[in-house]
Amino acid sequence: MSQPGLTIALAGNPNAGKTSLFNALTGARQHVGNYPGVTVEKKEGEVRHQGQVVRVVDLPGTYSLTAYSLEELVARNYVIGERPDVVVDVVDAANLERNLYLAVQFMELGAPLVIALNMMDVAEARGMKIDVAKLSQLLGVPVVPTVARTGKGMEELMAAAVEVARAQRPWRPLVISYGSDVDEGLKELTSLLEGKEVRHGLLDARWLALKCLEADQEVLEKLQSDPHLAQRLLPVCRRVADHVRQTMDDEPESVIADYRYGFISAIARQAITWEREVRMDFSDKVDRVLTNRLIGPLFLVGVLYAVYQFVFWASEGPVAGLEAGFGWLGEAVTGLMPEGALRSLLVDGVIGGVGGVLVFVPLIMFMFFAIAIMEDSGYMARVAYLMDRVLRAFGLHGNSVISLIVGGGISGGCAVPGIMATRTLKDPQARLATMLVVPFMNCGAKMPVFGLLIAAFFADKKPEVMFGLTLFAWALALIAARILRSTLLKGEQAPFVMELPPYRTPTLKGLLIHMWERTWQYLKKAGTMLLSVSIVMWALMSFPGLPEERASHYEQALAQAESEQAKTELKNQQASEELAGSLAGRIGQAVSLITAPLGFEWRTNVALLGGLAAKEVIVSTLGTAYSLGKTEGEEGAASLAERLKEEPGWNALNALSLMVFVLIYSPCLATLVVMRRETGSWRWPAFSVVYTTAVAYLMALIVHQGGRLLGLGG
Ligand code: BGO
Repeated sequence: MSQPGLTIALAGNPNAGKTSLFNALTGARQHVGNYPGVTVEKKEGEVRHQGQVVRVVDLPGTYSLTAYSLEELVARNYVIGERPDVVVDVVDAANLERNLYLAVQFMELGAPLVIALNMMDVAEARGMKIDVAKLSQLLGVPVVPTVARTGKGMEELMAAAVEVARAQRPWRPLVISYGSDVDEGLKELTSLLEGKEVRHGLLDARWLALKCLEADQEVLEKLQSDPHLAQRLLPVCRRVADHVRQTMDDEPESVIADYRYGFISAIARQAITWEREVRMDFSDKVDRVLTNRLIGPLFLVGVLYAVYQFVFWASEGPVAGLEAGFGWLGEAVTGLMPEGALRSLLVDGVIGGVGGVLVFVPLIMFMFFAIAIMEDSGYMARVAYLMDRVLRAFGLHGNSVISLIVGGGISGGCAVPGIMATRTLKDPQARLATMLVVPFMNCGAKMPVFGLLIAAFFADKKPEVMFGLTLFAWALALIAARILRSTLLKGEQAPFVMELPPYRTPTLKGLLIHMWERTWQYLKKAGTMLLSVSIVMWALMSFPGLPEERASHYEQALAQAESEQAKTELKNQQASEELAGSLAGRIGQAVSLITAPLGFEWRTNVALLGGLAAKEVIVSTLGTAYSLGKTEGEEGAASLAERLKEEPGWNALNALSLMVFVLIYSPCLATLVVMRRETGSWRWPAFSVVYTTAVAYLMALIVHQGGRLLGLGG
């Protein structure tokens, strides 16, 4: 007998027709033994294909690849340990979704796979029409229709299996998203596992991390062989699992299974058409409406509009309370301390700067709460599914939706995780395009800027203006993506599968935890970056101070001033002159020739400069700039919004032009750093700074000049 060259492992659910297929392939050339060490029967056979002898190993029939049963363990360990050249998974076409669960697990493992779509006769008899080419394209593996009972499709199956086996491509694990909680946990665990000895012969770090979260006893035991690693890994694994239990009210393995089924159902819905009505479960029924081509988008717009209404309604009171609180604090410190640089630093730099941003925390918190409801209920996945159709037209990939949404597609996100989320995009061109347009989204750092300007100039249309800006951001991102994909980033589009997990009722605890986690991240950023940049900006705006001769001029004038009002006016004049002469003031004035057509004051320029570090700084800098310019004579604690409204250089049109500019111009420092890390060079971040700022300028120019032509803005 010639030595067989290639090995095929035959896997499949019980009753999928594996035995029939094994017999149809190998005929009488079979022998039966046992898998080493266990009493599970091992059948082997041989097939002659185009003159070559191919060995076929029959794996035990299993539904899954967990370590729950001996059969599953044997099947998994054979594939991992023996590395057959190809796994042929026999799938019952008539029960496609349930059977694909095993196939997806082989794909997550990364094993080279061919699917035998068996029982095609039964599927057809039930009124199922399966688009085999589409199924294969969406899964990314060859799919061959067969009827094992009659031997139909065996030649084609062998041809496909041998082709994959000969290709000997390296294992490529499929990456599925299991929802933000599990994904975050996986990232942390994966980083601990990367490059570890214990993985020898054992695979991909993310797969191992996944098994830890699934509480896979076998993998956990293997990991124990490295006590140092286990000591670090297990507590993290327990913490992540507890977190998932708390937020999702379910075991991590069920959540993971839900997402796998979501992935499968999204594929099935694209590949199967039914000739007759079939029984549907609750999620299917809801999805019939919510992912309907017509009703779906309308419902989505309604939901988003409701979110904005809710957020502004709920946050109005707390924002006003915080504003009054910081105003009181500023006054109290002013009253307690003698006049001078230190008081100015505390009142204008720290309280005015950081406080100006912190007052918007309730707004951001409620926005995160609304996003958490959408995520935890499973609706967010449907949003992505719906948007996918739109995105493809603009050259982006379905998964770009997640990046855009996380990046602030629903106000309040952040471009940093948005850019990280592009990792699930396999197509490098679409990935780059997504990265370059994510910063256009309405992130949580821009919210305070918009919140401030909307409160000052569009107080009666708060949700409408914010909603409009969000839509504008999307339109801009999509158009920019289309242009990028037709010029710098040309290329074919890859097929796309979006996970649709079943709907769940969110738990209040889960919602509150999710809301708090993101708000806390925001606060941490505000507490560190914002405080230091606010102080630097305060210094730039306070020094070098007035020349001696001007200072003594004011001193004398003040001594001679007769009325309180005259004194106040003089002090204001002095403060304005000081600010104008400061380093920041000089820079702001130097570029004001360029920004004048956009309707920006030089103080706005100073704020925009600060915003290059982080967008929140714009509000804090405006706060410092306008309170520095008016140190005395304020009646009560006028908020920054009130002040801007009274400034002669400000009106609704200027504010709108500024909002458009802030929405678009240069990504913040943190985003640029992540972009550099993800693309491997400074080229793309540099490009991003230049092109977004150019687009911002153009758009703000159109808004401001267009508005003036229409007679707006006064
Ligand atoms: C019995 N089409 C149809 N219609 N049936 C198929 C096909 C197919 O493509 N492939 C397999 N079957 P196994 P596992 C049976 O045994 O190979 C049938 O567990 C019966 N037996 O003939 O055993 C196959 O190894 C009496 O059916 O699956 C078998 O994966 C009445 O699916 C069953 C009717 O196949 C399971 C069927 C005494």
